[in-house]
Amino acid sequence: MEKTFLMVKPDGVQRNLIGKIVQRFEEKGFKLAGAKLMLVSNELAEQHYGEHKERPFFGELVEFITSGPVFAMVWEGEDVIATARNMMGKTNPSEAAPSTIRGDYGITVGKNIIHGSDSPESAEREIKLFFDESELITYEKVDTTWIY
Ligand code: RTP
Ligand code: MG
Repeated sequence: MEKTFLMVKPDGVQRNLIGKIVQRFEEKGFKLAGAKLMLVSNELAEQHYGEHKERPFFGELVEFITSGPVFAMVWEGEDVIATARNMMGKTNPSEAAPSTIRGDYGITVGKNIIHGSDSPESAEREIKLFFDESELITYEKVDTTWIY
């Protein structure tokens, strides 16, 4: 099953949005495979956002993502990479549609609440960057006999 890497950015953590964001993906029907609250080192930030190295906002981006705890997650499900990007909304919250995460909670492009992998290649790369294989859990949601 397809997996994606999602991360509540420092602004989302500071604003107590972890629960609401997790809830959206749970309610959509995706399966959580791993999650942790963590600090991002400069080295990890530069690797993660390596594709933007030459952009004028790179320094600010690295400074922001290392500024406080993030909530890193791996989610699993059919077409989860593209679906999660749709649920996040456009990069600039001013263009993100209402009912998307950035549309509902964000204001400015530099602090847009959540990161999500943009392709199968990025998902594979980012999951490996942030998670050890032992931190990801494979399980089935089939035994419902204990839910009343
Ligand atoms: P992300 O990687 O964080 O999920 O965001 P994204 O794919 O929607 O956008 P991307 O083009 O990958 O840009 C990465 C992050 O850089 C910041 N940014 N600032 N000042 C600017 O013009 C500008 N453009 C991009 C955003 O915080 C964006 O999420
Ligand atoms: Mg991106």
